[in-house]
Amino acid sequence: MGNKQTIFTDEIIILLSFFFSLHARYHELAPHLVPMDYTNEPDCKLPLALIVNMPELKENPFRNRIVESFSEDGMGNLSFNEFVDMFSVLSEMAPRELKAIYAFKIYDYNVDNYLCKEDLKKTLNKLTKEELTPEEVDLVCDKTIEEADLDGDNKLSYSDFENMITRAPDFLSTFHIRI
Ligand SMILES: [Ca+2]
Ligand SMILES: [Ca+2]
Repeated sequence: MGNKQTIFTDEIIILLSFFFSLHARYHELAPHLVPMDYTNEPDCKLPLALIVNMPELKENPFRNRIVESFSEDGMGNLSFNEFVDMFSVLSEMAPRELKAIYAFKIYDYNVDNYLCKEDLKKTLNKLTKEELTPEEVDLVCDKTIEEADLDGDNKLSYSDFENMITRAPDFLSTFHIRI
């Protein structure tokens, strides 16, 4: 028969503490905007400008794109639920597959569901903090496409991208943060 003590498994406790510590962070970003009790303000959202300045994101070259990709209103404002989703994907506990899906979305600058050479150039420039010369960037992007493009259409679909990150895991490194 069920033992009540097993209801709160370690996993649930970890999730609850994750959730509460995130709510504390969310609240602390804008105490005047974020209620402790949502009954009267269920639609509360925080603006992108506040979120990208959090220490966990401040140094991330993709911070604006990361926040935007979790924002449903298209302006980068995040509800608490979206904020939780974002930190869940960025957390070290998130499955690699989930990080890969968001990384693909973030690197796809022109939102056509493919990574073309232009998308990769922008991505690489950000990943390397503009330390490569344009010629080097060009070379790395050509090489990346050449190696990862399995169906030969000269751009990377999501399945090509999965192939790429097994060869170049740095492309996912920006999606790990500690909370
Ligand atoms: Ca694209
Ligand atoms: Ca392809």
